[in-house]
Amino acid sequence: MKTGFAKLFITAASVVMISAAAHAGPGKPGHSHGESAYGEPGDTKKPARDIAIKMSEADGKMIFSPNNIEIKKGEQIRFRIENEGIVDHEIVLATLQDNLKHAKEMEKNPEMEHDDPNAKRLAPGNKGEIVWKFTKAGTFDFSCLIPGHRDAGMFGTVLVK
Ligand SMILES: [Cu+2]
Repeated sequence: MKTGFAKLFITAASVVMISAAAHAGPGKPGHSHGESAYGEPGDTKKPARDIAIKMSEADGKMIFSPNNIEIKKGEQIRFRIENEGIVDHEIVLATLQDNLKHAKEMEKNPEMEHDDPNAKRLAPGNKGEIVWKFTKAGTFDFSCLIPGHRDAGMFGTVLVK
């Protein structure tokens, strides 16, 4: 009986933790203007450098092209994202640690939708934008967190220096 109760308690605790993590993110009201370890949502009225990113599938892989981006600290970037593939894809910009954690949550809850300034989900043939200001130096990640896609190769690195 005692073990049963302990198990139940652990399950309940992890559900609370997962939902808290799912609701934490940049740009939510009541927090510090969406600033995160990897920067902050951009100001679309201010100049930005354009970087085009294509999403696609090829030879059993799923890819972002390019998957390696270098940015100067303080630079504002307008990512012009286009899904050239035949299935839905998304891009989530974050720390690698956040994205790996988030990927696990998506496996449990694949219908989870993102409406955050650091993420964009696109149906095949669609285009979208993310404007982001990289205020901190570091190495960050962008991934497609639809279950299986990151494992199929759908991630990239942003180096801010
Ligand atoms: Cu994808």
